[in-house]
Amino acid sequence: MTAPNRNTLWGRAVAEELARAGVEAVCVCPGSRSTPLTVAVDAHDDLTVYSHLDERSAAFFALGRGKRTGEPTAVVTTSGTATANLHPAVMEANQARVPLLVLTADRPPELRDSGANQTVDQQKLYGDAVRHYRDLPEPEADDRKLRSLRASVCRAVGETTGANPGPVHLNAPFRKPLEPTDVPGDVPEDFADEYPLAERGRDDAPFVSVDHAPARPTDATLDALAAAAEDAERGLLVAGPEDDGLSGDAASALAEATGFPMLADPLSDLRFGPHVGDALVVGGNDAVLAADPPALDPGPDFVLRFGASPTSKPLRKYLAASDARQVVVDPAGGWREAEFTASDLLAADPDETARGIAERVDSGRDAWTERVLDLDARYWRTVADFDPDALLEGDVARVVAADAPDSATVFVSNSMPVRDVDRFAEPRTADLTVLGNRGASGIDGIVSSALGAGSATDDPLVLLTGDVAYYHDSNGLLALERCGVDATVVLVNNDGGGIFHMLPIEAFDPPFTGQFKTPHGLDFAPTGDTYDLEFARVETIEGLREAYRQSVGAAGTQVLEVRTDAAASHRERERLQSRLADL
Ligand SMILES: Cc1ncc(C[n+]2csc(CCOP(=O)(O)OP(=O)(O)O)c2C)c(N)n1
Ligand SMILES: [Mg+2]
Repeated sequence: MTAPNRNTLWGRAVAEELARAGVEAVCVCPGSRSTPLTVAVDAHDDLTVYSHLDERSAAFFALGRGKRTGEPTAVVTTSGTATANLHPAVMEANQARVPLLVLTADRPPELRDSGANQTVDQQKLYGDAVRHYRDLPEPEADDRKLRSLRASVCRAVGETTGANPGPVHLNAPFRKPLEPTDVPGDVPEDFADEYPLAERGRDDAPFVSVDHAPARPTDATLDALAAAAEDAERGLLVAGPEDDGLSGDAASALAEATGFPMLADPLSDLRFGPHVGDALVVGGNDAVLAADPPALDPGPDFVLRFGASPTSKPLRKYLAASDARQVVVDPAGGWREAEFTASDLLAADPDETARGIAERVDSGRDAWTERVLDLDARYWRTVADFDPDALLEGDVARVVAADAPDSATVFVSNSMPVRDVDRFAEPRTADLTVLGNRGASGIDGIVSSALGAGSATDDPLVLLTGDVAYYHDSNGLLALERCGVDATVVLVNNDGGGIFHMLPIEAFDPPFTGQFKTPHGLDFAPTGDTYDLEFARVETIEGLREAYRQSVGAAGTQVLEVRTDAAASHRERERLQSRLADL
Protein backbone atom coordinates (compact mmCIF):
# COMPACT_ATOMS: atom_id res chain seq x y z
CA MET A 1 0.00 0.00 0.00
CA THR A 2 1.40 3.38 -0.96
CA ALA A 3 1.67 6.06 1.73
CA PRO A 4 -1.00 8.80 1.89
CA ASN A 5 1.62 11.51 1.38
CA ARG A 6 5.35 12.06 0.91
CA ASN A 7 6.05 12.81 4.57
CA THR A 8 4.47 9.57 5.70
CA LEU A 9 6.45 7.68 3.04
CA TRP A 10 9.64 9.41 4.23
CA GLY A 11 9.06 8.84 7.94
CA ARG A 12 8.24 5.19 7.32
CA ALA A 13 11.48 4.67 5.38
CA VAL A 14 13.44 6.22 8.24
CA ALA A 15 11.77 3.96 10.81
CA GLU A 16 12.29 0.87 8.64
CA GLU A 17 15.99 1.52 8.16
CA LEU A 18 16.52 2.33 11.84
CA ALA A 19 15.02 -0.99 12.84
CA ARG A 20 16.75 -2.98 10.12
CA ALA A 21 20.11 -1.38 10.97
CA GLY A 22 19.75 -2.58 14.55
CA VAL A 23 18.23 0.33 16.45
CA GLU A 24 15.84 -1.12 19.00
CA ALA A 25 14.59 1.93 20.86
CA VAL A 26 13.69 5.52 20.09
CA CYS A 27 13.18 8.30 22.65
CA VAL A 28 10.46 10.54 21.32
CA CYS A 29 9.67 14.05 22.55
CA PRO A 30 6.35 15.69 21.67
CA GLY A 31 6.18 18.38 18.99
CA SER A 32 4.51 19.07 15.68
CA ARG A 33 7.34 19.31 13.16
CA SER A 34 8.58 15.82 13.97
CA THR A 35 5.12 14.29 13.37
CA PRO A 36 6.13 12.17 10.35
CA LEU A 37 8.99 10.61 12.31
CA THR A 38 6.98 10.16 15.49
CA VAL A 39 4.04 8.52 13.71
CA ALA A 40 6.39 6.16 11.86
CA VAL A 41 8.50 5.01 14.81
CA ASP A 42 5.41 4.68 16.98
CA ALA A 43 3.80 2.39 14.41
CA HIS A 44 6.87 0.22 13.81
CA ASP A 45 6.61 -3.21 15.46
CA ASP A 46 10.35 -3.61 16.05
CA LEU A 47 11.00 -0.23 17.65
CA THR A 48 10.37 0.36 21.35
CA VAL A 49 9.32 3.94 21.86
CA TYR A 50 10.13 5.77 25.09
CA SER A 51 8.11 8.94 25.42
CA HIS A 52 9.83 11.82 27.23
CA LEU A 53 8.59 15.32 27.96
CA ASP A 54 11.97 16.93 28.51
CA GLU A 55 14.47 16.72 25.65
CA ARG A 56 17.52 16.99 27.87
CA SER A 57 16.33 14.00 29.89
CA ALA A 58 15.38 12.13 26.72
CA ALA A 59 18.86 12.48 25.28
CA PHE A 60 20.53 11.38 28.50
CA PHE A 61 18.15 8.43 28.76
CA ALA A 62 19.20 7.41 25.24
CA LEU A 63 22.83 7.92 26.20
CA GLY A 64 22.48 5.67 29.25
CA ARG A 65 20.84 2.99 27.14
CA GLY A 66 23.65 3.26 24.62
CA LYS A 67 26.22 2.93 27.38
CA ARG A 68 24.59 -0.22 28.69
CA THR A 69 23.97 -1.89 25.32
CA GLY A 70 26.79 -0.59 23.12
CA GLU A 71 24.12 0.03 20.48
CA PRO A 72 22.64 3.38 19.44
CA THR A 73 19.32 4.58 20.77
CA ALA A 74 17.67 7.25 18.63
CA VAL A 75 16.14 10.50 19.85
CA VAL A 76 13.45 12.38 17.91
CA THR A 77 12.69 16.04 18.61
CA THR A 78 10.75 18.85 17.05
CA SER A 79 12.48 21.99 15.67
CA GLY A 80 13.65 25.00 17.67
CA THR A 81 15.20 25.15 21.13
CA ALA A 82 14.20 21.51 21.72
CA THR A 83 17.23 20.55 19.64
CA ALA A 84 19.66 22.48 21.84
CA ASN A 85 18.49 20.55 24.89
CA LEU A 86 20.14 17.45 23.44
CA HIS A 87 23.53 19.12 23.39
CA PRO A 88 24.85 18.07 26.83
CA ALA A 89 24.16 14.41 26.10
CA VAL A 90 25.69 14.74 22.64
CA MET A 91 28.85 16.15 24.24
CA GLU A 92 28.99 13.31 26.72
CA ALA A 93 28.36 10.74 23.99
CA ASN A 94 31.17 12.24 21.95
CA GLN A 95 33.74 12.24 24.69
CA ALA A 96 32.73 8.97 26.31
CA ARG A 97 32.28 7.31 22.89
CA VAL A 98 28.68 6.26 23.31
CA PRO A 99 26.51 5.43 20.28
CA LEU A 100 23.64 7.93 19.99
CA LEU A 101 21.51 8.92 17.01
CA VAL A 102 19.84 12.32 17.06
CA LEU A 103 17.00 13.06 14.64
CA THR A 104 15.88 16.68 14.71
CA ALA A 105 12.91 17.82 12.65
CA ASP A 106 13.27 21.19 10.93
CA ARG A 107 11.24 23.76 9.06
CA PRO A 108 11.64 23.77 5.26
CA PRO A 109 14.82 25.48 3.97
CA GLU A 110 13.19 28.73 2.79
CA LEU A 111 11.98 29.45 6.33
CA ARG A 112 15.43 29.32 7.83
CA ASP A 113 16.58 32.74 9.06
CA SER A 114 13.20 34.23 8.13
CA GLY A 115 11.73 34.95 11.56
CA ALA A 116 9.36 31.99 11.16
CA ASN A 117 8.05 30.51 14.39
CA GLN A 118 10.10 27.88 16.26
CA THR A 119 12.82 28.11 13.63
CA VAL A 120 16.46 28.21 14.66
CA ASP A 121 19.72 27.40 12.92
CA GLN A 122 20.00 23.64 13.31
CA GLN A 123 22.73 23.19 10.70
CA LYS A 124 25.69 21.39 12.25
CA LEU A 125 24.24 22.43 15.58
CA TYR A 126 26.51 20.13 17.58
CA GLY A 127 29.65 21.10 15.69
CA ASP A 128 32.51 18.66 15.89
CA ALA A 129 30.84 16.74 18.73
CA VAL A 130 29.16 14.41 16.23
CA ARG A 131 30.85 11.71 14.17
CA HIS A 132 28.62 12.52 11.22
CA TYR A 133 26.04 15.15 10.27
CA ARG A 134 23.60 15.24 7.42
CA ASP A 135 20.85 17.64 6.44
CA LEU A 136 18.37 15.33 4.79
CA PRO A 137 16.69 16.45 1.58
CA GLU A 138 13.05 17.48 1.61
CA PRO A 139 10.74 14.48 1.35
CA GLU A 140 9.61 13.47 -2.10
CA ALA A 141 8.25 10.31 -3.68
CA ASP A 142 11.31 9.91 -5.84
CA ASP A 143 13.30 6.74 -6.46
CA ARG A 144 16.77 8.21 -6.06
CA LYS A 145 15.88 10.44 -3.12
CA LEU A 146 14.37 7.58 -1.17
CA ARG A 147 17.37 5.36 -1.83
CA SER A 148 19.57 8.20 -0.64
CA LEU A 149 17.42 8.54 2.49
CA ARG A 150 17.63 4.83 3.28
CA ALA A 151 21.39 4.84 2.68
CA SER A 152 21.78 7.97 4.86
CA VAL A 153 19.97 6.37 7.79
CA CYS A 154 22.07 3.19 7.54
CA ARG A 155 25.23 5.22 7.27
CA ALA A 156 24.18 7.30 10.27
CA VAL A 157 23.53 4.22 12.41
CA GLY A 158 26.83 2.74 11.24
CA GLU A 159 28.73 5.89 12.19
CA THR A 160 27.50 5.65 15.78
CA THR A 161 29.37 2.37 16.30
CA GLY A 162 32.73 0.84 15.41
CA ALA A 163 36.12 1.63 16.87
CA ASN A 164 35.12 5.19 17.68
CA PRO A 165 31.45 5.08 18.68
CA GLY A 166 29.65 8.34 19.25
CA PRO A 167 26.77 10.63 18.38
CA VAL A 168 25.39 11.27 14.89
CA HIS A 169 22.97 14.03 13.90
CA LEU A 170 20.40 13.87 11.11
CA ASN A 171 18.38 17.03 10.50
CA ALA A 172 15.10 16.37 8.74
CA PRO A 173 13.09 19.22 7.18
CA PHE A 174 9.36 18.72 6.62
CA ARG A 175 6.62 20.91 5.16
CA LYS A 176 2.92 20.49 5.92
CA PRO A 177 0.83 18.41 6.01
CA LEU A 178 2.82 16.57 8.66
CA GLU A 179 0.09 14.08 9.59
CA PRO A 180 -0.76 10.94 7.59
CA THR A 181 -3.55 12.76 5.76
CA ASP A 182 -4.42 11.88 2.20
CA VAL A 183 -2.80 14.16 -0.38
CA PRO A 184 -3.99 12.92 -3.77
CA GLY A 185 -1.14 12.55 -6.26
CA ASP A 186 1.60 13.26 -3.72
CA VAL A 187 2.77 9.65 -3.95
CA PRO A 188 1.91 8.25 -7.39
CA GLU A 189 -0.42 5.22 -7.28
CA ASP A 190 2.11 3.05 -9.08
CA PHE A 191 5.12 4.20 -7.05
CA ALA A 192 5.44 0.99 -5.04
CA ASP A 193 5.27 -1.15 -8.19
CA GLU A 194 7.63 1.07 -10.15
CA TYR A 195 10.24 1.51 -7.44
CA PRO A 196 9.91 -1.32 -4.93
CA LEU A 197 13.45 -0.94 -3.55
CA ALA A 198 12.97 2.76 -2.85
CA GLU A 199 9.50 2.25 -1.43
CA ARG A 200 10.11 -0.77 0.78
CA GLY A 201 13.86 -1.16 1.06
CA ARG A 202 15.25 -4.69 1.42
CA ASP A 203 12.50 -6.06 3.68
CA ASP A 204 14.62 -8.08 6.13
CA ALA A 205 17.99 -6.40 5.75
CA PRO A 206 19.17 -2.81 6.07
CA PHE A 207 19.47 -0.90 2.80
CA VAL A 208 23.22 -0.83 3.45
CA SER A 209 24.80 -3.22 5.97
CA VAL A 210 27.70 -1.49 7.70
CA ASP A 211 30.40 -3.62 9.28
CA HIS A 212 33.37 -2.20 11.21
CA ALA A 213 36.18 -4.70 11.50
CA PRO A 214 38.39 -4.11 14.56
CA ALA A 215 41.90 -2.79 13.90
CA ARG A 216 44.31 -5.68 14.54
CA PRO A 217 47.82 -4.89 15.66
CA THR A 218 50.51 -6.24 13.34
CA ASP A 219 52.74 -9.15 14.35
CA ALA A 220 55.71 -6.78 14.41
CA THR A 221 53.95 -4.50 16.89
CA LEU A 222 52.94 -7.39 19.09
CA ASP A 223 56.47 -8.85 19.01
CA ALA A 224 57.90 -5.51 20.11
CA LEU A 225 55.36 -5.04 22.90
CA ALA A 226 55.85 -8.60 24.08
CA ALA A 227 59.61 -8.08 24.21
CA ALA A 228 59.12 -4.89 26.23
CA ALA A 229 56.79 -6.72 28.62
CA GLU A 230 59.31 -9.58 29.03
CA ASP A 231 62.10 -7.12 29.77
CA ALA A 232 60.07 -5.11 32.27
CA GLU A 233 60.94 -5.57 35.92
CA ARG A 234 57.89 -3.80 37.22
CA GLY A 235 55.07 -3.92 34.74
CA LEU A 236 51.65 -2.44 35.37
CA LEU A 237 48.33 -2.46 33.55
CA VAL A 238 46.05 0.54 33.90
CA ALA A 239 42.40 0.34 32.85
CA GLY A 240 40.65 3.70 32.62
CA PRO A 241 36.93 4.38 32.09
CA GLU A 242 35.61 2.50 29.06
CA ASP A 243 32.24 0.91 28.49
CA ASP A 244 33.36 -1.52 25.84
CA GLY A 245 37.11 -1.83 26.19
CA LEU A 246 39.34 -4.64 27.31
CA SER A 247 37.29 -7.71 28.24
CA GLY A 248 37.75 -9.58 31.51
CA ASP A 249 38.93 -12.69 29.66
CA ALA A 250 41.59 -10.83 27.69
CA ALA A 251 42.70 -9.03 30.86
CA SER A 252 43.03 -12.39 32.62
CA ALA A 253 45.09 -13.85 29.77
CA LEU A 254 47.39 -10.83 29.84
CA ALA A 255 47.82 -11.03 33.61
CA GLU A 256 48.50 -14.76 33.48
CA ALA A 257 51.22 -14.33 30.88
CA THR A 258 52.88 -11.19 32.22
CA GLY A 259 52.10 -11.24 35.94
CA PHE A 260 51.30 -7.53 35.68
CA PRO A 261 48.77 -6.28 38.22
CA MET A 262 45.96 -4.09 36.91
CA LEU A 263 44.87 -0.79 38.45
CA ALA A 264 41.23 -0.83 37.42
CA ASP A 265 39.16 2.33 37.39
CA PRO A 266 35.66 1.81 38.83
CA LEU A 267 34.27 2.71 35.38
CA SER A 268 36.64 0.44 33.44
CA ASP A 269 34.22 -2.50 33.54
CA LEU A 270 37.15 -4.45 35.03
CA ARG A 271 36.99 -3.53 38.74
CA PHE A 272 34.23 -6.12 39.21
CA GLY A 273 33.42 -9.42 37.50
CA PRO A 274 34.34 -13.10 37.41
CA HIS A 275 37.82 -12.27 36.05
CA VAL A 276 38.83 -10.46 39.26
CA GLY A 277 41.56 -12.58 40.83
CA ASP A 278 42.74 -14.08 37.54
CA ALA A 279 43.30 -10.61 36.17
CA LEU A 280 45.09 -9.43 39.36
CA VAL A 281 42.71 -6.49 39.68
CA VAL A 282 43.56 -3.93 42.31
CA GLY A 283 41.66 -0.78 43.25
CA GLY A 284 41.57 2.04 45.75
CA ASN A 285 43.84 4.08 43.48
CA ASP A 286 42.60 7.38 44.80
CA ALA A 287 43.81 6.60 48.30
CA VAL A 288 46.73 4.23 47.76
CA LEU A 289 48.58 6.31 45.23
CA ALA A 290 48.09 9.55 47.15
CA ALA A 291 49.76 8.08 50.25
CA ASP A 292 52.76 9.97 51.57
CA PRO A 293 55.34 8.45 51.54
CA PRO A 294 54.34 6.71 48.29
CA ALA A 295 52.99 3.23 48.90
CA LEU A 296 54.34 1.92 45.61
CA ASP A 297 57.92 3.06 45.35
CA PRO A 298 59.84 2.39 43.17
CA GLY A 299 57.01 2.52 40.68
CA PRO A 300 56.57 0.66 37.38
CA ASP A 301 59.08 0.66 34.55
CA PHE A 302 56.54 -0.39 31.92
CA VAL A 303 52.87 0.57 31.78
CA LEU A 304 50.25 -0.70 29.38
CA ARG A 305 47.18 1.50 29.44
CA PHE A 306 43.65 0.85 28.22
CA GLY A 307 40.58 3.07 28.30
CA ALA A 308 40.29 6.79 28.86
CA SER A 309 42.24 8.87 31.34
CA PRO A 310 41.62 7.42 34.84
CA THR A 311 39.11 9.04 37.18
CA SER A 312 41.62 9.08 40.00
CA LYS A 313 43.72 12.22 40.04
CA PRO A 314 46.38 10.58 42.26
CA LEU A 315 46.68 7.82 39.64
CA ARG A 316 47.03 10.35 36.84
CA LYS A 317 49.67 12.25 38.81
CA TYR A 318 51.44 9.00 39.64
CA LEU A 319 51.64 8.11 35.96
CA ALA A 320 52.74 11.63 35.10
CA ALA A 321 55.57 11.46 37.63
CA SER A 322 56.78 8.10 36.34
CA ASP A 323 59.55 7.77 33.79
CA ALA A 324 58.29 4.34 32.74
CA ARG A 325 57.55 3.60 29.14
CA GLN A 326 53.79 4.06 28.85
CA VAL A 327 51.86 2.54 25.98
CA VAL A 328 48.27 3.68 25.45
CA VAL A 329 46.13 1.20 23.52
CA ASP A 330 43.18 2.99 21.99
CA PRO A 331 40.92 1.33 19.40
CA ALA A 332 40.09 4.70 17.84
CA GLY A 333 43.61 6.08 17.99
CA GLY A 334 42.14 8.93 20.01
CA TRP A 335 43.97 11.25 22.33
CA ARG A 336 42.69 10.80 25.88
CA GLU A 337 45.87 11.37 27.78
CA ALA A 338 45.87 14.80 29.38
CA GLU A 339 49.00 14.28 31.49
CA PHE A 340 51.07 14.08 28.28
CA THR A 341 53.11 11.27 29.68
CA ALA A 342 52.42 8.42 27.26
CA SER A 343 55.38 7.41 25.13
CA ASP A 344 53.47 5.24 22.63
CA LEU A 345 49.98 5.29 21.19
CA LEU A 346 48.76 2.08 19.60
CA ALA A 347 45.56 2.41 17.58
CA ALA A 348 44.32 -1.16 17.82
CA ASP A 349 41.64 -3.33 19.30
CA PRO A 350 42.35 -3.77 23.04
CA ASP A 351 41.41 -7.46 23.19
CA GLU A 352 43.43 -8.35 20.09
CA THR A 353 46.39 -6.51 21.54
CA ALA A 354 46.11 -8.09 24.99
CA ARG A 355 45.72 -11.61 23.60
CA GLY A 356 48.51 -11.06 21.08
CA ILE A 357 50.91 -10.03 23.83
CA ALA A 358 49.72 -12.84 26.10
CA GLU A 359 50.49 -15.43 23.43
CA ARG A 360 54.05 -14.18 23.16
CA VAL A 361 54.97 -13.76 26.83
CA ASP A 362 55.55 -16.25 29.60
CA SER A 363 56.98 -14.39 32.52
CA GLY A 364 54.24 -14.73 35.17
CA ARG A 365 54.06 -13.34 38.68
CA ASP A 366 57.17 -12.17 40.47
CA ALA A 367 58.13 -10.29 43.62
CA TRP A 368 56.81 -7.01 42.19
CA THR A 369 53.44 -8.60 41.49
CA GLU A 370 53.25 -9.99 45.01
CA ARG A 371 54.19 -6.63 46.49
CA VAL A 372 51.38 -4.83 44.65
CA LEU A 373 48.83 -7.52 45.53
CA ASP A 374 49.92 -7.50 49.15
CA LEU A 375 49.62 -3.73 49.31
CA ASP A 376 46.16 -3.98 47.82
CA ALA A 377 45.08 -6.63 50.34
CA ARG A 378 46.35 -4.52 53.23
CA TYR A 379 44.60 -1.45 51.86
CA TRP A 380 41.22 -3.20 51.74
CA ARG A 381 41.74 -4.58 55.24
CA THR A 382 42.34 -1.03 56.40
CA VAL A 383 39.13 0.11 54.69
CA ALA A 384 37.17 -2.77 56.24
CA ASP A 385 38.50 -2.01 59.73
CA PHE A 386 37.90 1.67 59.31
CA ASP A 387 34.99 2.44 61.52
CA PRO A 388 33.85 6.03 61.61
CA ASP A 389 31.31 6.98 64.28
CA ALA A 390 28.80 8.45 61.88
CA LEU A 391 27.47 7.20 58.55
CA LEU A 392 29.69 9.06 56.12
CA GLU A 393 29.94 9.27 52.36
CA GLY A 394 32.67 6.67 51.93
CA ASP A 395 30.60 4.09 53.84
CA VAL A 396 27.70 4.66 51.52
CA ALA A 397 29.83 3.99 48.44
CA ARG A 398 31.29 0.91 50.15
CA VAL A 399 27.86 -0.56 50.91
CA VAL A 400 26.51 0.23 47.45
CA ALA A 401 29.30 -1.75 45.76
CA ALA A 402 29.87 -4.48 48.36
CA ASP A 403 26.18 -5.32 48.83
CA ALA A 404 25.07 -4.96 45.22
CA PRO A 405 23.55 -8.22 43.98
CA ASP A 406 25.35 -10.41 41.47
CA SER A 407 24.56 -9.23 38.80
CA ALA A 408 23.63 -5.53 38.97
CA THR A 409 23.95 -2.35 36.94
CA VAL A 410 25.25 0.47 39.11
CA PHE A 411 25.26 4.01 37.77
CA VAL A 412 27.53 6.37 39.67
CA SER A 413 27.17 10.13 39.58
CA ASN A 414 30.04 12.55 39.16
CA SER A 415 31.57 14.60 41.93
CA MET A 416 32.26 12.60 45.14
CA PRO A 417 30.23 9.42 44.35
CA VAL A 418 32.57 8.21 41.58
CA ARG A 419 35.64 9.14 43.64
CA ASP A 420 34.27 7.33 46.66
CA VAL A 421 33.53 4.24 44.61
CA ASP A 422 37.14 4.34 43.46
CA ARG A 423 38.37 4.67 47.03
CA PHE A 424 35.92 2.46 48.93
CA ALA A 425 34.65 -0.18 46.49
CA GLU A 426 36.78 -3.30 46.74
CA PRO A 427 37.13 -5.42 43.59
CA ARG A 428 34.61 -8.31 43.64
CA THR A 429 33.92 -11.27 41.41
CA ALA A 430 30.24 -10.26 41.23
CA ASP A 431 29.09 -9.23 37.79
CA LEU A 432 28.63 -5.50 38.38
CA THR A 433 28.33 -3.19 35.41
CA VAL A 434 29.40 0.16 36.82
CA LEU A 435 28.66 3.12 34.60
CA GLY A 436 29.12 6.86 34.86
CA ASN A 437 29.18 9.95 32.67
CA ARG A 438 32.91 10.52 32.74
CA GLY A 439 33.27 11.78 29.15
CA ALA A 440 32.56 15.38 30.10
CA SER A 441 31.90 14.76 33.83
CA GLY A 442 28.68 16.77 33.97
CA ILE A 443 26.34 16.52 36.91
CA ASP A 444 23.44 17.03 34.50
CA GLY A 445 21.36 14.16 33.13
CA ILE A 446 22.52 11.67 35.76
CA VAL A 447 19.07 10.34 36.73
CA SER A 448 18.07 9.94 33.08
CA SER A 449 21.33 8.27 32.09
CA ALA A 450 20.90 5.76 34.90
CA LEU A 451 17.30 5.02 34.00
CA GLY A 452 18.22 4.68 30.33
CA ALA A 453 20.86 2.10 31.29
CA GLY A 454 18.29 0.34 33.46
CA SER A 455 15.80 0.22 30.59
CA ALA A 456 18.19 -2.02 28.68
CA THR A 457 18.79 -4.73 31.28
CA ASP A 458 17.03 -7.16 33.59
CA ASP A 459 19.70 -6.45 36.21
CA PRO A 460 18.62 -4.63 39.34
CA LEU A 461 19.49 -0.97 38.74
CA VAL A 462 21.24 1.12 41.37
CA LEU A 463 21.97 4.84 41.13
CA LEU A 464 24.43 6.41 43.55
CA THR A 465 24.04 10.18 43.33
CA GLY A 466 24.71 13.43 45.17
CA ASP A 467 21.92 15.84 46.00
CA VAL A 468 22.79 18.55 43.45
CA ALA A 469 22.89 15.97 40.64
CA TYR A 470 19.57 14.52 41.86
CA TYR A 471 17.98 17.96 41.85
CA HIS A 472 19.53 18.87 38.49
CA ASP A 473 17.80 16.02 36.65
CA SER A 474 14.80 15.38 38.88
CA ASN A 475 12.75 15.76 35.67
CA GLY A 476 14.35 12.50 34.65
CA LEU A 477 12.41 10.66 37.38
CA LEU A 478 9.35 10.83 35.14
CA ALA A 479 10.90 8.01 33.12
CA LEU A 480 10.38 5.61 36.04
CA GLU A 481 6.69 5.50 35.31
CA ARG A 482 6.62 6.42 31.60
CA CYS A 483 9.43 4.08 30.59
CA GLY A 484 8.77 1.31 33.08
CA VAL A 485 12.10 1.31 34.89
CA ASP A 486 12.62 0.30 38.55
CA ALA A 487 15.61 1.56 40.48
CA THR A 488 17.26 1.81 43.85
CA VAL A 489 18.48 5.37 44.19
CA VAL A 490 20.98 5.98 46.95
CA LEU A 491 20.91 9.72 47.47
CA VAL A 492 23.85 11.16 49.36
CA ASN A 493 22.45 14.46 50.55
CA ASN A 494 25.14 16.71 51.97
CA ASP A 495 23.11 19.82 51.13
CA GLY A 496 25.16 21.10 48.22
CA GLY A 497 28.36 20.36 46.38
CA GLY A 498 30.50 18.59 48.94
CA ILE A 499 33.35 18.27 46.49
CA PHE A 500 34.15 21.95 46.77
CA HIS A 501 35.44 21.40 50.30
CA MET A 502 38.42 19.75 48.64
CA LEU A 503 39.41 22.93 46.86
CA PRO A 504 41.40 25.88 48.21
CA ILE A 505 38.30 28.08 47.71
CA GLU A 506 36.95 26.51 50.93
CA ALA A 507 39.12 28.96 52.85
CA PHE A 508 37.50 31.96 51.14
CA ASP A 509 34.04 32.39 52.58
CA PRO A 510 32.34 34.35 51.17
CA PRO A 511 32.00 33.32 48.43
CA PHE A 512 32.55 29.59 49.31
CA THR A 513 29.22 28.76 50.94
CA GLY A 514 26.97 30.92 48.76
CA GLN A 515 28.55 30.30 45.37
CA PHE A 516 30.33 26.94 45.58
CA LYS A 517 28.94 24.72 48.31
CA THR A 518 25.48 26.15 47.58
CA PRO A 519 23.41 24.67 50.43
CA HIS A 520 19.81 24.61 49.23
CA GLY A 521 17.91 23.07 52.14
CA LEU A 522 15.64 21.22 49.71
CA ASP A 523 13.41 18.50 51.09
CA PHE A 524 13.49 15.72 48.50
CA ALA A 525 10.89 13.55 50.24
CA PRO A 526 8.05 15.04 48.14
CA THR A 527 9.65 13.57 44.99
CA GLY A 528 8.17 10.35 46.40
CA ASP A 529 4.62 11.57 45.83
CA THR A 530 5.38 13.46 42.65
CA TYR A 531 6.97 10.50 40.90
CA ASP A 532 5.19 7.68 42.70
CA LEU A 533 8.26 6.19 44.35
CA GLU A 534 9.08 5.18 47.93
CA PHE A 535 11.27 7.68 49.70
CA ALA A 536 13.07 6.65 52.88
CA ARG A 537 15.72 8.28 54.99
CA VAL A 538 18.38 6.05 56.54
CA GLU A 539 20.51 7.10 59.48
CA THR A 540 22.88 4.23 60.25
CA ILE A 541 25.06 1.87 58.30
CA GLU A 542 22.90 -1.09 59.41
CA GLY A 543 19.81 0.83 58.37
CA LEU A 544 21.34 1.52 54.96
CA ARG A 545 22.39 -2.12 54.50
CA GLU A 546 18.93 -3.39 55.35
CA ALA A 547 17.04 -0.86 53.24
CA TYR A 548 19.42 -1.42 50.33
CA ARG A 549 19.07 -5.20 50.53
CA GLN A 550 15.30 -4.94 50.51
CA SER A 551 15.17 -2.38 47.74
CA VAL A 552 17.38 -4.21 45.23
CA GLY A 553 15.19 -7.26 45.62
CA ALA A 554 11.87 -5.39 45.50
CA ALA A 555 9.68 -4.13 42.71
CA GLY A 556 9.14 -0.40 42.30
CA THR A 557 11.59 2.38 42.98
CA GLN A 558 13.01 3.33 46.34
CA VAL A 559 15.05 6.42 47.06
CA LEU A 560 17.25 5.89 50.11
CA GLU A 561 18.39 9.27 51.33
CA VAL A 562 21.47 9.43 53.51
CA ARG A 563 22.08 12.84 55.01
CA THR A 564 25.80 13.34 55.38
CA ASP A 565 28.14 16.02 56.56
CA ALA A 566 30.45 16.86 53.65
CA ALA A 567 33.23 18.38 55.75
CA ALA A 568 33.22 15.45 58.20
CA SER A 569 33.26 13.01 55.28
CA HIS A 570 36.37 14.73 53.92
CA ARG A 571 38.04 14.52 57.33
CA GLU A 572 37.32 10.78 57.38
CA ARG A 573 38.82 10.36 53.92
CA GLU A 574 41.91 12.16 55.20
CA ARG A 575 42.01 9.98 58.30
CA LEU A 576 41.93 6.86 56.10
CA GLN A 577 44.65 8.41 54.02
CA SER A 578 46.86 9.04 57.03
CA ARG A 579 46.63 5.37 58.03
CA LEU A 580 48.06 4.35 54.68
CA ALA A 581 51.44 5.67 55.70
CA ASP A 582 51.74 2.46 57.76
CA LEU A 583 50.87 0.06 54.95
C1 LIG B 1 26.39 20.47 34.42
C2 LIG B 1 27.45 20.74 35.43
N1 LIG B 1 27.40 21.90 36.13
C3 LIG B 1 28.33 22.17 37.07
C4 LIG B 1 29.33 21.28 37.33
C5 LIG B 1 30.37 21.60 38.40
N2 LIG B 1 30.18 20.72 39.56
C6 LIG B 1 30.98 19.65 39.77
S1 LIG B 1 30.58 18.80 41.13
C7 LIG B 1 29.33 19.87 41.50
C8 LIG B 1 28.52 19.67 42.74
C9 LIG B 1 27.82 18.35 42.76
O1 LIG B 1 27.09 18.20 43.94
P1 LIG B 1 26.46 16.82 44.37
O2 LIG B 1 25.83 16.17 43.21
O3 LIG B 1 25.60 17.08 45.55
O4 LIG B 1 27.74 15.95 44.76
P2 LIG B 1 28.78 16.20 45.96
O5 LIG B 1 29.79 17.21 45.48
O6 LIG B 1 28.05 16.71 47.15
O7 LIG B 1 29.43 14.86 46.16
C10 LIG B 1 29.23 20.87 40.55
C11 LIG B 1 28.24 21.95 40.58
C12 LIG B 1 29.37 20.10 36.55
N3 LIG B 1 30.32 19.17 36.70
N4 LIG B 1 28.42 19.85 35.64
MG1 LIG C 1 26.05 17.04 47.50
